[in-house]
Amino acid sequence: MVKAIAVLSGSEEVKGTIFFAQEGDGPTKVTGVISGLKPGLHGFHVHGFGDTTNGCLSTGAHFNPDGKEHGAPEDENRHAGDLGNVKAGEDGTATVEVSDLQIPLTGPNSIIGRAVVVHADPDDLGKGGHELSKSTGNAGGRLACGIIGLQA
Ligand SMILES: [Cu+2]
Ligand SMILES: [Zn+2]
Repeated sequence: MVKAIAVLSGSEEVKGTIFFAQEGDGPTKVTGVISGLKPGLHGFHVHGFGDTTNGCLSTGAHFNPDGKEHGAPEDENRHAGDLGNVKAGEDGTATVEVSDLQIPLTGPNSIIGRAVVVHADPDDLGKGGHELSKSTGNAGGRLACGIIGLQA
């Protein structure tokens, strides 16, 4: 079992801790809690770089080792980092529970050292018809992010 963790920060209100676990070549399980969000859907992705020197902006674009377009987690044509949306309740807290095959913790496409980002707006999953739909899902600003590091 390989485990990783990312502590989200970036804005005053939005905080969270995200855990990753992968058994062998199986799916990576992503769990955690994000608080301080506006109720509703928020885009949630793995971005390419573990660099927060310029806040969440310097984490770059969605992790996309195969040169695909933005999409939904279940789409064939998607960025590896496209994890869809998390949903915050009335209290502004979102519980994250995702299982995904394209974000391994080992090997050439490992996400260790990259970043997770939670956005201000819903990810339209590539289907919104906006000029940004096929690149970012038009998910708006980057509220908080955290670098994915190995965990004991
Ligand atoms: Cu993102
Ligand atoms: Zn994407």
